[in-house]
Amino acid sequence: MIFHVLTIFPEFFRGPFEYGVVSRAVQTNKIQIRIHDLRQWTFDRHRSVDDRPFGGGEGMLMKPEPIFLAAQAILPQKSDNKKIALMSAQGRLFDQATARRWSALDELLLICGRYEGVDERVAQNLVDEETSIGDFVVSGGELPAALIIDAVARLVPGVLGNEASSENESFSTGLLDCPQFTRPADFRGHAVPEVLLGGNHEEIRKWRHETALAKTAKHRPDLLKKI
Ligand code: 9D3
Repeated sequence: MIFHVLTIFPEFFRGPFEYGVVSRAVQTNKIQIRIHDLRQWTFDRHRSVDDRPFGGGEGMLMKPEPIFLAAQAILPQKSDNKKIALMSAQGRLFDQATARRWSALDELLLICGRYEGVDERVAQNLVDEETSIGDFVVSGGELPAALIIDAVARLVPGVLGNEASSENESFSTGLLDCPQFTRPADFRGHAVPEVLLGGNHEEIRKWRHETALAKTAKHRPDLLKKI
């Protein structure tokens, strides 16, 4: 799978993909990540990517022309297996189901906005999806794009050594993960639950399900309503 990122801060993406699962996926050619500098598609003296909002208001907006030209150059032929997503605080919430769906694509272009936002004609006439990573404000689309690439890349076939480990993870059951412990069995007077030290696998399975339910009820009651 090929991930494309369109950004005015290409340097931002030096670090995030150089670790762990994503780095290995790049090294083994399971995925490619191509960072594109939006200013390549500006042709005025100041290489400007922003302009003032019609109707007045604070700050600047990303103008449509460089974004449309870039998208056309990066993905010259659209198809069902190639998608364009706009990173936007006004978008539909990204979740594990979205990650799963996108992991089957051939190419995904993630457009990162900056300033006060992006001319709405990009959302209306260019992109397939407008996507938010949560109900909080970040300064631009770059961190959201890096996060989404991480979540999608690990689901691309062949990326995780063990396919089952992505099946069994938190959210595939609709519950949060159960608590987990490693050695020592007693850490500063805090003991590991007795049941995990014995070898009764039926009891352990039951304990894990019950504590996953309890954790979900405490931290994410909204998830319980869904299942
Ligand atoms: C929501 C506040 N906006 C109105 C004054 C200002 C504004 C905040 C943040 C305008 C742009 C941005 C930049 N955010 C993103 O580009 C963004 C984002 C986010 O802020 N939250 C969650 N997901 C995303 S994806 C892209």
